[in-house]
Amino acid sequence: MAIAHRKLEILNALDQKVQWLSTWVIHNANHIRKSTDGLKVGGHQASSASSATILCALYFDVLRPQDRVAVKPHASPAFHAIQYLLGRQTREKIENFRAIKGAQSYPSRTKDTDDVDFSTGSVGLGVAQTLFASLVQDYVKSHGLMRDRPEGRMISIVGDAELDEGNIHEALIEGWKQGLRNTWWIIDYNRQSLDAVVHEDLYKKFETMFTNYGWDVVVIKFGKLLQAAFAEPGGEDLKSWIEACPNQLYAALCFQGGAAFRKRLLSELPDNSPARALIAKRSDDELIALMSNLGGHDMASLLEAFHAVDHDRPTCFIAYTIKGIGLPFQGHKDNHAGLMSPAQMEAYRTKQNVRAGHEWDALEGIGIPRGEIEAFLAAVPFAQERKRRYEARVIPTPPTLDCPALSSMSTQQAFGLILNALARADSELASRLVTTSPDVTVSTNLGSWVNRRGLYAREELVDVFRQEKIPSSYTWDFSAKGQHFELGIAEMNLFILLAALGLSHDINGERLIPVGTVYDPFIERGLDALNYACYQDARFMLAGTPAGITLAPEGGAHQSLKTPLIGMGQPGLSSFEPAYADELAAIMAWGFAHIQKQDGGSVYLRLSTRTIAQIPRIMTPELTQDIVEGGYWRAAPDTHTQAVIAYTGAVAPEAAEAARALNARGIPTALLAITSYDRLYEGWSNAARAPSQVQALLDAVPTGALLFTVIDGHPSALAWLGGAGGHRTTALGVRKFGESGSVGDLYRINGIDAAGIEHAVEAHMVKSAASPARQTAGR
Ligand SMILES: Cc1ncc(C[n+]2csc(CCOP(=O)(O)OP(=O)(O)O)c2C)c(N)n1
Ligand SMILES: [Mg+2]
Repeated sequence: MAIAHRKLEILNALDQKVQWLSTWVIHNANHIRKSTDGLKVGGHQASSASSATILCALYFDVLRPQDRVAVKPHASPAFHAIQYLLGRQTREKIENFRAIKGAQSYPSRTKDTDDVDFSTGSVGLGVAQTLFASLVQDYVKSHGLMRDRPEGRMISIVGDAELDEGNIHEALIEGWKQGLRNTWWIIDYNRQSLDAVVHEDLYKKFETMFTNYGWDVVVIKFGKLLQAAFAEPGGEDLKSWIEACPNQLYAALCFQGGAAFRKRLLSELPDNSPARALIAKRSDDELIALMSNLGGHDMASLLEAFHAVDHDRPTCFIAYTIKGIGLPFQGHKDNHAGLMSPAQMEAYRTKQNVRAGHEWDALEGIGIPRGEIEAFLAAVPFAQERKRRYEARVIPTPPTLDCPALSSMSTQQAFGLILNALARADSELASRLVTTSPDVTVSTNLGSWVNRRGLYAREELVDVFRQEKIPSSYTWDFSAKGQHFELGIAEMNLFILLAALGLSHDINGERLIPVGTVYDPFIERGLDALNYACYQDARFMLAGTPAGITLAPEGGAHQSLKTPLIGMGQPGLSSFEPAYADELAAIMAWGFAHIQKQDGGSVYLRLSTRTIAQIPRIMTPELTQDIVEGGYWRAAPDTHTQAVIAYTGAVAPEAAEAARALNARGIPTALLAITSYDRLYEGWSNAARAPSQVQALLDAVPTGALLFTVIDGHPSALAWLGGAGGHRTTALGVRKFGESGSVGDLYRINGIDAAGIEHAVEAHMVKSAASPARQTAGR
């Protein structure tokens, strides 16, 4: 498709403007503002320049409002500059690039105000997010939602070194399994990473890899100048020379300039090559302009490639670029954090036709009549919708969920039963629930939910075992109406899918209530993606199960002990570790509402496979409130109380048994159930503003009483309770893992069995009597 000449002129002028502004934004942040606020020097100039033309082609021409983009982290200045030209970014924000309240270093959907679709920063994650966002868009469409809006393309501008990240490969295989559509990944193939020049011929690997996963691959290698030169006499020789030139050398020559290219070419081309004349015809400036005219810097080549796509197959574009194009350090292997000096910047300003004092003027020196460029900008297709973020109504949630009626059960079992009860009823909440799990659907108790609600796939696939009438507990039917995303084992994919599902209200305007399950220890495998999901303010419920050493004989390697600390430390995620099914029901009911609240967040449930006898009781609104706030008294203290046992989760029977035995032995002991160390801690941290639950609970404990905390996890999750109430505290828990055995054996060797707790209490009572000032942190 030929692009109209004038349009190309305008787009090229805008590209130059973006190059200028993004370079200036960084210069301003590092050289001008630095003197007053002491900002640390670091650059995105080379990386931003590399992608600027690709971004301009997209934002000023190719994108439609429904398209969604993840911009590679270091192209943030170019992104903000484009939004500035489109009137969607303020000068104040870009003047304060990387400062408080200013535009962010890396595009951020929560912190930036100029309509970032997907945050990036941790390389690889934003890329995969586009893939999962596309699957979620299909899910939403398949379920008859989002009828009033067209499908968007999910697009990522990818740094070539990002493809080293394993999560991208994990996402690719999942995309292939799920029939991915509508996804474009545009690789900024500058053959440079942060430290160095990348391996030779990497693009060949990319090509085969993407083709292998069913993607179309489009290589955008040469710009129009080079293509025209190849058609001249000697052009063939020139092309062969370029094709054979190693990445390092090409980069070095781009840095050195036209004269160096000339010298090299003349020394390497055959004596009789007509390419010599082709080179001789050009000045040094013309020669470097020619040799750096790679596809990714050539507006016409990019537009041609993008507009040629008339299908919804996933497509990878490999756009050849030069890192730092047009800047003094173009092609230099150390340029990732390169910054132009004030003198270099002055020279660049003059070259870009920008007058001193007019650096921020959007259309300064653009060389196109103001009216024409304004009219062009006003008609940019992407900018036709001012509001690309949607609001979706809140899906009504019941104030309570029924607790499964079993006298003994585990929290994991209760979780499955609660979901099963939801699956049976015909509520709107159930219709919006989407479950997902990385190959642990059955073993995390989602099986009965899936039996009722089915697996999701755009194309129907029946369970052959069911068809053949072979008895099986689980029906594995896939359909477009299914409500469970079955993933392969890669936990990264789980969290990125949860991020995509959990942003559907904002991206697709249709709210989904995502629930993911994972073996608790493997949260750590996907931790960066979990953090990224929370950073983007995606909303979901996560069940980590089974947790801790309580899974006992299942294997030492699967024991999680740090996850309570992850739950506490992760902003945007409220974590809970109930012991009883009625607590879990109360927490889930609260959680389904919380994940939909404007100021809410996601929810993490740390669950167990240990069957424990349930407490026969009636759930009151007060108890419900205490459970979701994080704790309640099972045996309240009084003025005689000498010891308090505060427990969390599956060790509840041991804690209760120890309290009973101690009371029987004449040590008045109270019993405190902690359902959320995270919420309690959060409340305590905000105690200056509002009364905190933990202080209300501990106020009733006599000052001299000793506090003993017990958890199947790292003891520090509860050890802080001593600080909240001012009680001397002994924190019991698990600090080593890896031993398999029975629950009893493992609790015993970690000192969290009833005898271990009793022993700790008695030993510390004696010590405390002997030396009242002594503080202890562990056993
Ligand atoms: C997970 C992660 N590891 C490391 C980094 C630090 N880092 C930032 S950019 C980068 C490499 C940049 O290379 P590339 O992706 O090719 O981008 P470009 O050359 O376009 O700047 C690295 C290692 C990061 N941001 N995220
Ligand atoms: Mg690179």
